Amino acid sequence: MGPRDVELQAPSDAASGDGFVADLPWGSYAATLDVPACPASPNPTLIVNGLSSELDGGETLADPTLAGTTLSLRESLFIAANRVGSDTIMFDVGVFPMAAPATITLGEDPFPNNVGPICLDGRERGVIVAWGTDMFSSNMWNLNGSGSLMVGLTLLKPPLEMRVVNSQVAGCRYNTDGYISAPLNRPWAFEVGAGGVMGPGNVFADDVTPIRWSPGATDVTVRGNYFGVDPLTRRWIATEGYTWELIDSIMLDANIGGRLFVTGNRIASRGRLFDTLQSSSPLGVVMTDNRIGRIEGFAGLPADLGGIYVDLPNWTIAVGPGNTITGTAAAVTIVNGNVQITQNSITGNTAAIVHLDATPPEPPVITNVSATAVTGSCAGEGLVELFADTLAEGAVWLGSTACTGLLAWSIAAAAPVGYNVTATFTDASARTSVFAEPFPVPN
Ligand SMILES: [Ca+2]
Ligand SMILES: [Ca+2]
Repeated sequence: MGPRDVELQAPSDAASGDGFVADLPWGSYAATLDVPACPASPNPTLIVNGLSSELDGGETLADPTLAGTTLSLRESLFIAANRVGSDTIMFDVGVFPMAAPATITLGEDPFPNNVGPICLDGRERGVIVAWGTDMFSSNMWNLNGSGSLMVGLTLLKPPLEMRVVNSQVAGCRYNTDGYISAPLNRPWAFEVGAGGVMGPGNVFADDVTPIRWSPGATDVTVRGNYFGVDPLTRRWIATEGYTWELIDSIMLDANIGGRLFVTGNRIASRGRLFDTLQSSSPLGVVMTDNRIGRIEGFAGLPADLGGIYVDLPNWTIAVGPGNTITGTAAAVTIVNGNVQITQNSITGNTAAIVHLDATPPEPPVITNVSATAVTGSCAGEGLVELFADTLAEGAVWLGSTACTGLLAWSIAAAAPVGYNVTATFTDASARTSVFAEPFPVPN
């Protein structure tokens, strides 16, 4: 065993650590999420009832009766790896009560290389897994057995990313509760590959990239998560140092078919949504129904929140429909990549849509607003989208129409008095312009 990290303090599961107390135990909240039960397993369920990382029976352990008087998480994972078929791992309610979470403290000891299909279920329990400092890179398990599920755990200071392939992580807290610096060997938390599902209900607080997308032949989904905010205390929980991108990508030159769907998340971070350019393949991302920036109902948010930032040559990103982006330094910044922005609510940002790329599409020009219609011109073939805003962004989508660049376009719309009408133009390559000059709605 290596030296223990003296910083570990228990309990820290949404109840203390960051100084904010939740009304509901995390394990209870996790149980309310729309997440399936553990799938049927041919093996008896393993019930963890120890807090150490002991491994009675050694790395070939397959029989729980040889695991000594208590069953550790590490023993459970080795048994799962060594038994044929999927395994379910749960937690003894007497050791891990919801209202007083217990902390499993991990040393430097390795986990199995391939644990196989598992379901790690911390629902209606209080389970914190905490690593120390200076861990070895083998000190992490992965969810790469098809159909694996991990739900309801709090993971503090993991040493390495967890790989998630054809598996789901939901209702887990990652480096929350005031844990500022993780001893990660690499600055990302989850590496999600083909068929991976992150969410609903994961919470990310610390200054690492929460998710690295490792594109494969099938889609990856990131849905219903909380980046920088806690759904129970309804507060901002990111740290001062939270400046990494929230999702980035590795890869590659393979023939990639799968896309990344980012939907229904709450994102309040000083970081950026997509940033690094590590892919030369044309990758597709679809973002819908997210709340980004100053999110209604959450307190303590700073003024300088980040928006979507795309510096990804060859990527195609569809932002919309249904995203709300407000209170950011810049709602959408395009440095590289094809970014389509459609039917969102973008308002109250310091800057709205910012093009730093070469030859961005020209915005449309609004030439008239009447009580029943808006008319204008555009620079080429594409789509005009019309919005109302109190200033110069697009709070409310009013309608869309095709335009040719040759003839004036007109959209039947009763824009609300007291607002301005603005518009965007999306060209034939699905690249969206900045907002048009606002045109006041006549009284
Ligand atoms: Ca044991
Ligand atoms: Ca197994």
